[in-house]
Amino acid sequence: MGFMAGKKALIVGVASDRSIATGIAEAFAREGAELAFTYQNEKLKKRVDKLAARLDSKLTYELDVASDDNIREVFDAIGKDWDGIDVLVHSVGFAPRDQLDGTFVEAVTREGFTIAHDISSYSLAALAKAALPLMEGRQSSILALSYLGAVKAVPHYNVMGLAKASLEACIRFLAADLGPRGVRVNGISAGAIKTLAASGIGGLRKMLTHMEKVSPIRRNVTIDDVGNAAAFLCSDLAAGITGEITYVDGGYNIVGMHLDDD
Ligand code: NAD
Ligand code: 0WE
Repeated sequence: MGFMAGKKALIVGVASDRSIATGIAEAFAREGAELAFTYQNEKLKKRVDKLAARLDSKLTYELDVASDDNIREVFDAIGKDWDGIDVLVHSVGFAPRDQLDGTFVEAVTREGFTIAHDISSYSLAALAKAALPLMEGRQSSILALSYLGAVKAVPHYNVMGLAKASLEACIRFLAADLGPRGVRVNGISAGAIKTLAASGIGGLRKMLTHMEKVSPIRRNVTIDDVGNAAAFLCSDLAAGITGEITYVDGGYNIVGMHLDDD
């Protein structure tokens, strides 16, 4: 029996077979969790329905995290299909495309800042708030995805770095609030992976080659690496862990200097 047997998990953020959320869903299913999914819009419905079917789930809901009405509708609907939720995965990030070109100071605008923070950080608080009635009092947990740009200046990540810093603070505030109600809240800071959100980023290939060279494990991480760590953090094996950001980046973030010759 898997270590997530009996857990009901809602996964927000599948867009393709390469999505980090897909790797998380696969690890959860392997460990015996029951799954439900949301998709951002009609264009993504078919793909998400297909993944759900492959992982033995019939539950998919349309959810744009920019809409409070939509968030309310989705949790009303889930409350009818399930008696509660044990695991909520937030794997959503977005800034307008022009925010990720050039330098931070050139690119940043009030509108770009606002959208990045709304979709990438506030949405976690909004989902946690709406999910709470279904999650409290049942050894449940919430997981969100972050990136190194939250704590270090990474070229072109720009305002997304500020939004991820806010997301990581949101994880800590939610953990402090919801711990007494039986809900743990954690983050995974993943190394760069070629997903839809990452492709089309100028210089991604170069970044992947660099990290492969410098990171202690000498390879890039995969959605399976992230999925396995996610399954642990969202299971009762991690009952003593909340408010933490776990790096699943092959150790890239702990390196202080790299010499090319070894
Ligand atoms: P992805 O494109 O597969 O997933 C991003 C998801 O965000 C998509 O499913 C998209 O539909 C969803 N989304 C965007 N705006 C939304 C909205 N308004 N409402 C609902 N959903 C919305 O890319 P990914 O790389 O799997 O990204 C998932 C998470 O992982 C993001 O938080 C991202 O910042 C984070 N992350 C990615 C990497 C990487 O290198 N790929 C590294 C670290 C962290
Ligand atoms: O969080 C992310 C992806 C963030 C992202 C990507 C896009 C592309 C398409 C947010 N918004 C958008 N908006 C779009 O219109 N990552 C961690 C992947 C990523 O993105 C980068 C990276 C890495 C790594 C952007 C610049 C530099 C490095």
